[in-house]
Amino acid sequence: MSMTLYELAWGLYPRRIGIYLVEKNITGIKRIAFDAMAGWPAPEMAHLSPMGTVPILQTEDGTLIRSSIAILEYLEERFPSPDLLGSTPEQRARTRELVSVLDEAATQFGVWCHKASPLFTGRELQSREAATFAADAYIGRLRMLDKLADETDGPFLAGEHVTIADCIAMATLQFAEGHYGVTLPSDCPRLADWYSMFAKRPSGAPVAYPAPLLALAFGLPEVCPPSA
Ligand SMILES: N[C@@H](CCC(=O)N[C@@H](CS)C(=O)NCC(=O)O)C(=O)O
Repeated sequence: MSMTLYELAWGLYPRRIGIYLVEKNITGIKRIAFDAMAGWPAPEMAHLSPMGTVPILQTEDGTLIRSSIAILEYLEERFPSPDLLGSTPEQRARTRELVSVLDEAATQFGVWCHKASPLFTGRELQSREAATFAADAYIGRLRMLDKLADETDGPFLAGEHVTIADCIAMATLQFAEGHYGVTLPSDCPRLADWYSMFAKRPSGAPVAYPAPLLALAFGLPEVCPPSA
């Protein structure tokens, strides 16, 4: 049995792995993309995960890994070259520090969407207050990242080499902009330079989203004009 990755072609979290696989030039993993528009969770997921989320990686021996960061770390152990974590304990700590802030940013962005996107109207409680709090927290994490990335030399977030932090950041910013029209705040110059550089890499190629750009009902004017 080969390894299988269950995903959505465009989802924020599965896209972390999609970008990573291109950066690593890993091609031997079977990929099955669910169609979220046909209903969620996909019926096939029932025996794969109690969490109802993707990505899910099934290894050759049938082990199921149901968190994007756990999948990235697992793949790093299985395919150590080129190294996308860092070659010293200090570099790996630095990568994980960035990953931790990025994962918080993604969580906050998700709350913002769930509380303000037309996709969730009628399915979840909508809340201007919760959406605004999460939007503010998301933008705050981006500002932290801008400062953290500015501490290093080199074009990538952790310095001279691509790491899983770049894959995770690209997946987040691309999804925020492509699916919801949320851009970077203007006071994140280091992140803006990084984003335009990374978008030119093959792994950063644009994604086709299943629906037209979605407007968030409650947002922050500096990054996302509220919908009418
Ligand atoms: N912490 C999880 C989050 C995964 C996640 O939320 N994935 C989204 C797709 S991008 C999902 O499956 N959402 C469906 C749901 O929450 O019901 C990870 O890192 O893999």
